[in-house]
Amino acid sequence: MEDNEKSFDALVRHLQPGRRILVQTHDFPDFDAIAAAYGLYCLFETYGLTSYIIYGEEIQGFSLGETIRTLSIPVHRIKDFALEPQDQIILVDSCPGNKNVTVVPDLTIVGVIDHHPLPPVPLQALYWDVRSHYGSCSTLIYEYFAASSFQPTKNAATVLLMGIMMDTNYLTRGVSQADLDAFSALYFRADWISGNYLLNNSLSVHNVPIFREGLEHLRVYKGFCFTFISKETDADTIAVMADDYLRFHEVAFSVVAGLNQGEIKISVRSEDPGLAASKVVRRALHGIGYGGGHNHMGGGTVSLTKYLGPDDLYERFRAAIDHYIHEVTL
Ligand SMILES: [Mn+2]
Repeated sequence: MEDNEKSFDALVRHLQPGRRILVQTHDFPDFDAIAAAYGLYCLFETYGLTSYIIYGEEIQGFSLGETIRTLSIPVHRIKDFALEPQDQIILVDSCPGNKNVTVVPDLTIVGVIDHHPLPPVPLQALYWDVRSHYGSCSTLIYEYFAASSFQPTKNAATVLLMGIMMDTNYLTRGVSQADLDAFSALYFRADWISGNYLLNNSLSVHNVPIFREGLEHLRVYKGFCFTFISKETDADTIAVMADDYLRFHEVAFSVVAGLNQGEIKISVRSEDPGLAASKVVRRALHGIGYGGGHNHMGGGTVSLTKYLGPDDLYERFRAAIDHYIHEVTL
């Protein structure tokens, strides 16, 4: 019998009783990934099931780290977590086959809950719930709550609301009706004053030299801007910069690249409906790294061994943008 139902109950039906449940996010989790994982963790808790939130690489950015500490969200880095052969995995805000998530060998992926476009060759899982028209994965998890007989706690509601706000840039990009419904249901249930305070204090005065370098190196070509940070930075800061550059009225597509832990991290934003951030970053980094994301926002990574400097990166993005502009207008 085929079971195509998409709900928390349907997910639970695919789990093997007696085996540990691991909720895994993408490798460098953002607010939406942590929020979706935590929401699912709380739902399991209300059903009397223990789960563990795991991620591959690192929690980046002051704001997300502070949120995890303040709200006591139990997260575990995979390398510090004792995996067991019987563990079963549910991926949230990520899809096996995309390069931003570490697939643990030999462990069963039971479920995939995501809102990213599917990779060309997704790996198999028993339970799939991928809704790429949703602005956030937190919205999807909110719907699991709404369809159950449980309401999210204040903490869970706050984190889910933060996930929606971050992935939709405060309800200004990629918003679906479902995101608005989740927003309005969560808003008065959450402690938005605390949530907003946490989100709005992600920067440090230590970032000032990074912002300065970003502006000094800014290049603008047609509606596209590009900059590069040669100092060590973090994904959070370059994401804030990529968002901010869209405020220039001459700019509809922004790319910020920076050095981060031995790699080049890239953040991409688009407000041009004909130019998907995910497509441009994937094409620009072809052969030297990988990238992906959504129409409005995306990101990527280039290893230093393949990196030929900011001029090469700029030309790659310029060529990718020209390619897709031609595709749209031809
Ligand atoms: Mn997301």
